[in-house]
Amino acid sequence: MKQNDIYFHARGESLFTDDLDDFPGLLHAAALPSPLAHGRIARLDVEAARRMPGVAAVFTAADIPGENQIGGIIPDEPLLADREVHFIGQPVALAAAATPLLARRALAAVELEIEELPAVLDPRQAAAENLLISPARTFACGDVEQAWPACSLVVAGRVDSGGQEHLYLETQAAVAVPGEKDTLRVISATQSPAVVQRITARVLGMPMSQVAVEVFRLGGAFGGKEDQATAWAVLAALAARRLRRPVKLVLNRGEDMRLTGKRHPYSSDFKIGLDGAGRILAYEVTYYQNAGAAADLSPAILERTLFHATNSYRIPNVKATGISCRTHLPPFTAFRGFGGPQAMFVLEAAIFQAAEKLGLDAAALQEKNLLSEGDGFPYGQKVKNCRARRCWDEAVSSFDLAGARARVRAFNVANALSKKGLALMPVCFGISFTSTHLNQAGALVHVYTDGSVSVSSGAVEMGQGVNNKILRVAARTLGISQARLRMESTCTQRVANTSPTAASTGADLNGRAVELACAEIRRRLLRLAAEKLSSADAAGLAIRSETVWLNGAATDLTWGKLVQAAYFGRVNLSAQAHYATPGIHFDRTREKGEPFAYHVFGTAIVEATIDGLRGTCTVDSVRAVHDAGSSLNPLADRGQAEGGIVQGVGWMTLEELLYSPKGRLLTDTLSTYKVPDIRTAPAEIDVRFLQDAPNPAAVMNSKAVGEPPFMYGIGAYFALLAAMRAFRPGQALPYAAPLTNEKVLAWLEEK
Ligand code: LUZ
Ligand code: MOS
Repeated sequence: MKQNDIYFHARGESLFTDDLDDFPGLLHAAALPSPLAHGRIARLDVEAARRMPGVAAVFTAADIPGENQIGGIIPDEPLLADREVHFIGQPVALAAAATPLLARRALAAVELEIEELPAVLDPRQAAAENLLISPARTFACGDVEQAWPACSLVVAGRVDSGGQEHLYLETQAAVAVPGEKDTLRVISATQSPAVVQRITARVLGMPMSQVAVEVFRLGGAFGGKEDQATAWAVLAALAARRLRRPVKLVLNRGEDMRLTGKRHPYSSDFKIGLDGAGRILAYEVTYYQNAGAAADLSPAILERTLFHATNSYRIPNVKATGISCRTHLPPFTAFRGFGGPQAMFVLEAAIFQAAEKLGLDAAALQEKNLLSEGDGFPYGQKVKNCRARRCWDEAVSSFDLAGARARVRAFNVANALSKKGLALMPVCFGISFTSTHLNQAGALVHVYTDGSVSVSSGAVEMGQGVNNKILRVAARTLGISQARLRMESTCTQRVANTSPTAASTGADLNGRAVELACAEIRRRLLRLAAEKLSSADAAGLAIRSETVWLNGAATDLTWGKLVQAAYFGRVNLSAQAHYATPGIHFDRTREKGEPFAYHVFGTAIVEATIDGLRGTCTVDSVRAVHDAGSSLNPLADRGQAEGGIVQGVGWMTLEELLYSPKGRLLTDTLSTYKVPDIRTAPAEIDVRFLQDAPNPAAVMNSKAVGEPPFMYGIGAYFALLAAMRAFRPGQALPYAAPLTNEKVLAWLEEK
């Protein structure tokens, strides 16, 4: 019980970054956001602000001791604006004061004059003006040009999808504490402690060894703290370093919604061609990614869009081009799915439109083109242990698709003012960071002389349950009760050079590293046990239930005695380990390789109802068969699947970011930005995991689970389109997410 975070969360005892207050002389920092999306700074005078009550200091770019640069992939993002501003909300100055309120009041006294320049908000306009983050990339296989003449049907169109606010419960937060001998400790609510450490060191001109970054837990992240926790941590660190006092920086909700990046909006053009039997012969697509004003993780996100261009389908001729477009909006960033959902939405829209032209249900085309064992992806990898068909078939049978279809048909015949629709959504998601070098992890395990165990890994706990999964791996590997194990905070001084806890790989990578460290300690202990038990070798020995077993029989050598003996025998009771995913590689000059350790599969069936008088949309049910391998924690995986589904449905049907023509976010409150709640979430969510589906490619035969279920939510869009179709046969349908109630009502009323 007490190994689970939930016990302490429920009692209000878990500490989040903003709860950490116990630092003598603690100051509070806040950043001055640029009021304009694009312009030249004509005057920036902080003298009056410095004289405001309670203010310790106000800093600008000129006060940065190292490099004013926080860009990770591309160095194109200053920490504090220098000469120009590029988006509304860009930090221009930093105040540190006795309270958060006094810091914000000081900022109001900063004298800032900006000569406004034209702002570009639309990715297609940016592309036309050659405002690109990086050169366009194309993934291709076969030859689409040769394939078109062989197609009996070719459909082309445009598809748009909107951005998405992460709305993690805990807003961005960090505390920086100066230490002796020129050191700095940064406690940050980040998914990427090593990135915060590296960028802090760069901006402050310090060696990384003098900057320790520690993470206790996050109140949710969803990708929003993979890259975008960094700026706030570094701002706190800058003030702490300059003032030699502890400094905390926490965004309030409105600031977090306005200032931080979100899921990338995409606008895409597609062309799809099918033969007479309904097989997809060719697919050509161009994605215009709205990257915002700086690269952030956009190139990596665009790369994953290209990897998932064909989702769970076999398509022999593909040409997929991605263009990352620089606009004057806050840099868009990682969000669950990392560009994959945007790609899958375009292909599903293409299939839906082709099915309409053929007078078929989209599911008939989806099923005909599902991936099977050994099929290739456009990037050259072949699918192994393919479970696309198995998930599809099990979803169709266990959720009685035929019965559901009959119910929907009967409902639509019986009701004139209300219509139902149904859609299937197959998902195939690649597991591994697409940047191969990130697929590594470290661990540090100590066994103490009383038999209790301390486990450190590079994983960041953000409510997804990764620590619990890792402790299960450690307990099983050591053969002891989980009650003996303690999961430590994530700290760059215990586990170095960690990759972000991201890409759904947290348990896969860090679980393996912890497994290796525990296996090393077990090997040493069993060698000692062999001596104690005068057994010839350690082969017949095992530790189970905290006891050493010899050839299948329990001995009287318990865990406690064994550990004591090891200490007095001067056996090392600590181990550090490193894991690197084997066999993966990718060649970006040819855009070919085997970037993924494996793929996650699943199929969802989504039903929705539209009230034709009010335009009110209801997602009635999302029922899925999902491949979680041999789960390390079925309850945690169910939570991930259900949460992902609700978030995906929200992205597709409710959550709409609106900007003024000058680039100001208009939907910056929860009254104007609608997220799923208990009324709008699907009434029924039923996720069934494939049984007997071990995954030899990940720790203890498990599978990554964080991101893939998000994409079941895409089915909600097409279930709603099917319901709309039942109202008005022949009327052109919209392919621009989110499909909000307003849009549906307008469509129903269209002349
Ligand atoms: N982060 C990253 C990710 O750096 N590379 C990835 O491939 C990825 N995929 C999903 C989420 N975050
Ligand atoms: Mo650490 S930063 O407490 O090992």
